[in-house]
Amino acid sequence: MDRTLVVIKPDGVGRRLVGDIISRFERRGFKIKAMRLFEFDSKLARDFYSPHIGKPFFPELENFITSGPVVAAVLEGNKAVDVVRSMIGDTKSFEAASGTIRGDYGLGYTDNVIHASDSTESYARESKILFPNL
Ligand code: FUP
Repeated sequence: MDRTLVVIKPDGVGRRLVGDIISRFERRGFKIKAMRLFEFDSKLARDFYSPHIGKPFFPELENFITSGPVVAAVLEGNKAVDVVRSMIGDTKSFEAASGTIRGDYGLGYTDNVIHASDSTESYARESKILFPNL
């Protein structure tokens, strides 16, 4: 069965959206294989977002992802990567379609509520960092 990883970002946790967001994935049919609440420090942020190090927006991204607790989960279900990406919507929340998570809960770009792996390769890399024992 296919798996993917999601991270409900500090804005999502801070706005008490964890239950609503996880509910959406459960209702769609995904099974939660692992879940944890934690805070990114700078070292973990640099590891997790390593493909973005050096880009102009990286300092803002690092600052944001380390700003408060996050909830990460591994979800299992058919075509998990693609289905979950379609459920979260476009990166810029203000362009994300209504009915998607970003489109229903926000207007930000850096603060866009949730992360989800964008490929099976990204899932493998990211889940090894956040769930090394899975
Ligand atoms: P996504 O895969 O949709 O999370 O988006 P990207 O991998 O392109 O970007 C990672 C995160 O960096 C996004 F959640 C938003 C943030 N970002 C910015 O804040 N500014 C930018 O110019 C690009 C991305």
